[in-house]
Amino acid sequence: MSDPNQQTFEDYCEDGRRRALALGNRGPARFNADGKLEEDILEAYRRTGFYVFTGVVDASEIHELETEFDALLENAPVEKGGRTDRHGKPVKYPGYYSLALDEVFKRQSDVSDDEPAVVGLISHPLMMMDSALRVYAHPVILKIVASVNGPDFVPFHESIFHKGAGEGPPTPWHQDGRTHWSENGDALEQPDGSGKTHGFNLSVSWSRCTPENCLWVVPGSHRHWLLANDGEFPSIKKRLPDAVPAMLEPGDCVMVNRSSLHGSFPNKSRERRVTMVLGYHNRASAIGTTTTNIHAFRLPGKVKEVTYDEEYVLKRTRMIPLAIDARRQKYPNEQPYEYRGSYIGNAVWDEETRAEISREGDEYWQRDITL
Ligand SMILES: O=C(O)CCC(=O)C(=O)O
Repeated sequence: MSDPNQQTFEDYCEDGRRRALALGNRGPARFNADGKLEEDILEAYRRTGFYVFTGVVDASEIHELETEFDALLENAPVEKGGRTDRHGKPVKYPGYYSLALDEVFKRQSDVSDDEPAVVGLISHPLMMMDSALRVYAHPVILKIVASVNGPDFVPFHESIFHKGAGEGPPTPWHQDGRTHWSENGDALEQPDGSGKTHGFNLSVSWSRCTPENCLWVVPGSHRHWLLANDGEFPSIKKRLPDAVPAMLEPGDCVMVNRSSLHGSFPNKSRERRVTMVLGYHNRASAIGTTTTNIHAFRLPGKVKEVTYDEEYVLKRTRMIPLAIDARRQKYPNEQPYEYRGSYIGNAVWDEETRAEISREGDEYWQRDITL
């Protein structure tokens, strides 16, 4: 293959599309008689470090996600730290919007100070969008989660990436997992999925994700940590020869091992990209682990040292049965997912629990679980 950094971006995208389609890691979610993902899907996920599930969320649910998200966007602050939107109305969730100028996007991506303050990320959508809470308990998604993390899986964190048409900020190349590596950077997660893991990000899409605007992943990169031995991540200005685009249609999802090297280029295309990350861990990888948490803040960008004790994890896990109950109320004819893990608190979704999970200073996300 020619040097990708000498190719046009169009050619690089086209090559990437071809490489992606040859990997054998995309298609509808298929389950065996025990309700577990078919072995060939698990094998492809473990081999490549990601899997694209097509046609998971139906069009009416996607429409609700899009509508609620667009209302949040309309209500975004006009400037960093601002409290009013462009219509002069108060921002309902101040402090939860990352603008392209924020440190989180500036860190590695060379966003210049004179770029417009466009919304790149909204953190913690489960308390802002009922549609987000409901899709968090989508039975197909939770069966996928249980197949990889076991039936007593626990949460990680949630956020919505928004790459506006022609103005979407890049996401630097990175591996999210920071904890469960050996000293020389080998993954503690074994090739068969056993051992301590960093979990996965599952992005639900309500836009077309094309090679020009989507997330790119380097297949097989989840086995080794680039930051070991004073290593570093490549700049997102670099087109990696092995990287492939995770192309999605509205309603598709991509599950990406958090140890995989991934990132996205600035969105200069005519189509916006909107994907909501839902993350989950296996319980044994979370409880008792000491690490640096970067997610339990209104916005990413801060850090704190933590040990995840059982109470911390069980309190956060309550969001799973609460979401299942919220979904059951909206879709009474759907077979709800039966969660088999333990948690602290009741599992009834009503106005009281809505107030509880968003109580200032004790919001549910204060117990997000970075690994
Ligand atoms: O969707 C993107 O551009 C970035 C997603 C990401 O970094 C993540 O899921 O960790």
